[in-house]
Amino acid sequence: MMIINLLGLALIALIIWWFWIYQPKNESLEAVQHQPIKVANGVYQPAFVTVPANQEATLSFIRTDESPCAETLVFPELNISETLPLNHVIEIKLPALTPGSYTFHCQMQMYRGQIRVEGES
Ligand SMILES: [Cu+2]
Repeated sequence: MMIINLLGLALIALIIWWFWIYQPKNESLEAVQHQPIKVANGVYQPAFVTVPANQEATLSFIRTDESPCAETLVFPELNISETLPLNHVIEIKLPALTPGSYTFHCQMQMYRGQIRVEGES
């Protein structure tokens, strides 16, 4: 009984950490241009990328996860949908964007990431 309670507490702590405390690293566009966003182990690394407003940008991705769902990369707000072959760097051209947050995800939205566009509108 005691052990079950402790497990429950540990689980609650983990959930709290995951949803409220854990903040993924926010990478700049320059960092991502030197090091493509990796699609592996259920996450985009990095999952948060900051991009300057009002100018086109290129993001590169490399998928090393064999799960077929990870193959599709969707930017729903931007009407971009791309296929990521295994172990190839794929470049995604983003149009000039107004400041705000734009999401990207895999086909079933298990992989999730966000672009933060910052600057003057
Ligand atoms: Cu998926």
